[in-house]
Amino acid sequence: MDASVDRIARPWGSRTPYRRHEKWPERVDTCLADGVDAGGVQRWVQAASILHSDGDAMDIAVADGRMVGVRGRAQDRVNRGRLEPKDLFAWQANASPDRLTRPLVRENGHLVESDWPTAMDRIVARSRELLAERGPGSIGFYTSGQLFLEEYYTLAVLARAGIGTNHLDGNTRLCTSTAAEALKESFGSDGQPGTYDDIDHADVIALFGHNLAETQPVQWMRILDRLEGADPPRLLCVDPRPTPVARRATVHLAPRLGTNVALLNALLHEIIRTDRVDHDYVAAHTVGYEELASRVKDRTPEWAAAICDVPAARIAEAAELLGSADRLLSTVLQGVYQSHQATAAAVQVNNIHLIRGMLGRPGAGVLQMNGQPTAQNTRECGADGDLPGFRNWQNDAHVAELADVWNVDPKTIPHYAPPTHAMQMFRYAEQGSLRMLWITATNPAVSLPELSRIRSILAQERLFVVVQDLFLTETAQLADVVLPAATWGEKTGTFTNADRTVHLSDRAVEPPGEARPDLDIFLDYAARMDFRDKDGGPLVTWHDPESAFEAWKRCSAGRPCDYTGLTHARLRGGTGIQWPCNDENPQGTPRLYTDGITWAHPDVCESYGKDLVTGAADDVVEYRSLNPDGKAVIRAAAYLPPHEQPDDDYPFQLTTGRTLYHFHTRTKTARAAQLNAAAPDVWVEASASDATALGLEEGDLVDVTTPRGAVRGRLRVTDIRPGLLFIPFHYGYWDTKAGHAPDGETAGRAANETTITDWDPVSKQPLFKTAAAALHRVERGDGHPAPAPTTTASAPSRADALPGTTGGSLALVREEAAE
Ligand SMILES: Nc1nc2c(c(=O)[nH]1)N[C@H]1C(S)=C(S)[C@@H](COP(=O)(O)OP(=O)(O)OC[C@H]3O[C@@H](n4cnc5c(=O)[nH]c(N)nc54)[C@H](O)[C@@H]3O)O[C@H]1N2
Ligand SMILES: Nc1nc2c(c(=O)[nH]1)N[C@H]1C(S)=C(S)[C@@H](COP(=O)(O)OP(=O)(O)OC[C@H]3O[C@@H](n4cnc5c(=O)[nH]c(N)nc54)[C@H](O)[C@@H]3O)O[C@H]1N2
Ligand SMILES: [Mo]
Repeated sequence: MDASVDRIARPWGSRTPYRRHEKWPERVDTCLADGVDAGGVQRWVQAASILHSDGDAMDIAVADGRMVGVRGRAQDRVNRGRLEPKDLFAWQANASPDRLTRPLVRENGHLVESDWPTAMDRIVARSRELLAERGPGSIGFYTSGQLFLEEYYTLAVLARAGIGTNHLDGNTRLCTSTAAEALKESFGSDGQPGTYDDIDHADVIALFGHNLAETQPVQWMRILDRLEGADPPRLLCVDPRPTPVARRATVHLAPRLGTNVALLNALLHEIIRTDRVDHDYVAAHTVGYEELASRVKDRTPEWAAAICDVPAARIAEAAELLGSADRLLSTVLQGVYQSHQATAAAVQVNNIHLIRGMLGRPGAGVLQMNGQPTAQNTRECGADGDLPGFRNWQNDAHVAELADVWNVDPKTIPHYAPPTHAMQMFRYAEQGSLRMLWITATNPAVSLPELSRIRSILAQERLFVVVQDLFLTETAQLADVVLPAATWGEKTGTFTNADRTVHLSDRAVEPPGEARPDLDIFLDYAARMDFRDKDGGPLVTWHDPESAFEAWKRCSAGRPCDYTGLTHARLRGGTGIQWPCNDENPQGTPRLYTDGITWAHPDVCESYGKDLVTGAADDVVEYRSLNPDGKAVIRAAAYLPPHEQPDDDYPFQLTTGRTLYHFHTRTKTARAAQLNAAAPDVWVEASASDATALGLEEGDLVDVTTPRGAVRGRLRVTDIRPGLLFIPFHYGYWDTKAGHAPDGETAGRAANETTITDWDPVSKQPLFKTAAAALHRVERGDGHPAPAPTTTASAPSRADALPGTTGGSLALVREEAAE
């Protein structure tokens, strides 16, 4: 098969069906710039996608020192050559004319062009001043899930042992802190149990709050290929929206927002009632089963039906699917992690697997998904609220080990309290104890909840804000110093996807102007600050990506995320490799926990566990008595109603999330013509019955209002759950037409104008997916449809009524599959 496909109109491309337990066939997708053919490509440079956690391996096409296209890597285990629309088109943003090319500093209230020595001197001077006057707790770092491993590790060392601050977290707090927390609660440590290969072997695949089709489209291609092949899997989808996953599901449950725990407790109830429990597995590998069984004893489908507003019979069907599976694969993402009772719900999915013994075998696995491409590395390198190498901040032996690796006194590494989470860091900045915030590769002025509050925090005179980015984002406009960064394709480093596959991404082209790799910026700062170890030698002893990787390997040795068997050279040429990769597992490790649970023992675990309702941390004594032998912990949780419920003034539930064609705050995808055109502006989804009741029609201009603020957009009428509204969160103030963000002005396009400052007590992940809202018409539509794609969850309820989303000749992609 060799086809040319409009991959905006057909995001998942052509099918390559395969049968259960067979290997997924290769299909190589290639997109070259208009007017370039394969003969015109001078070099192909190895990389992997940086636009989601899938880790799609790709090569960047280079001609005359410029990127001219991409193609998938057939030999890679993750994607076998396939790319999704963002992978195919968003590379064009690298060459956007509005890239930052010089540092900027604030003079008399305005950002003006400067040079590196001036900008770095300002940062160093302010750091020194604050350290002397207020101590390390006045300095904070807010980083990303989009830098490279080498960069996070360097940042973690300089922040934790150089500055000695506890205030270092990633935007992974908004993204996958619940994934990490759920794994710690159940298995004692972070680390993904399953693997994407489980898709090839599962007979039932359950997706909880995960729109895989739009957010990891390549693994959805894999599921679509299995659905077209012999012995296809049955799908369970739990999502209140009619996502492409829901449309292909055997059973689709569309619960009321924030009721995941009630639903999951009913599913557990049914599995136990029908005795689909693997009692041998439970006895050998878990503690806590009796408690769970008694806690869900009365949690019948009828009980949950009243809470979730889903028919009891449908819940029973879902339980039958889970209970009858011989190989069950589950995935969990933001519909759980950003919703009410996030960790409690994610842990109940782990519990389904534990009581059914569905772990560590081909097809039997759980994927507590990541979202961002390098979120895994933020977590394992300790650039978030964890210590490097999944070490336990409450375990003095772990802190001593880390101090040993860094050759510092253990007292240098803050561990008097849990590492500060991002929401708390912004609170400290608001209250004034945090005076410097260095923001790298994240755009909180669009992505954090309750934006009016975030803007006023970042705009404070007393807070010194450094922003390191590619563009003058909504956040950068509020900074005191802006540092121009090089990005993917312009720098070398490694990163790890959601199934622990480590990929190398090489520099293909030079960064624009004076932009520098984030690693070089951190190394420069460490050198200028003259951070020292306890013998007076330099604290940071590495100087480039490869030496940083080697330093990280020493830190990872003997921990779950053991990288000691990997090198940059080994990652070049072939496929990505799954950690742990060490002497015992030289080829890497497809599945964790194949012979029981290995990282939950009190001496090695990353966490002693938390109360699922209050988030209070247990101590080692409690944990030792609960789990002396280091088995998996089955933790039960009672359902609690969401904090913000609809009422007369705010009668709707409101949720926010993604569309297939855009990435986050669109700094890259809005600068790729094909992607931008597919979803050029914000919209609001409502059900046909709600639209009729309010006299609203497709394309009407509406306001969605919550107690925090409002968003104005065009209405899209869909098959979404009645009573529920959805807004994509991608749209900030930056305007593709104007090419800039209006100074100080807010257009009311950002979903986070409406969201609440509230977080899960256990993982501290903000609640982007449970609010109450009002819906009002501002003006009638002019007959034009909302700017929402028709190919995705935002498909109109009357499919024939609107023209379909297409990409035209600019979106043609070559697909080559073996016959
Ligand atoms: N196209 C695209 N892909 C991406 C990204 C992107 O920006 N664009 N970002 C990447 C990142 S960082 C992330 S974190 C992932 C996120 O990937 P996903 O989690 O798949 O994406 P979301 O759209 O945030 O949320 C998923 C679904 O949760 C549902 N949901 C909302 N509330 C509830 C609830 O209370 N219960 C249940 N069961 N479901 C609910 C929504 O209807 C939505 O369809 O995507 C990654 N991939
Ligand atoms: N309402 C609502 N809000 C949400 C969510 C939601 O579902 N609903 N989802 C949340 C989730 S899961 C996430 S992950 C966050 C994402 O939120 P953000 O992280 O704020 O979103 P991005 O647009 O990805 O911001 C990344 C920034 O890094 C820059 N950048 C890219 N590459 C590099 C690099 O190599 N170096 C440097 N220095 N900069 C770089 C980009 O230009 C961009 O400005 O949003 C969260 N916010
Ligand atoms: Mo995310």
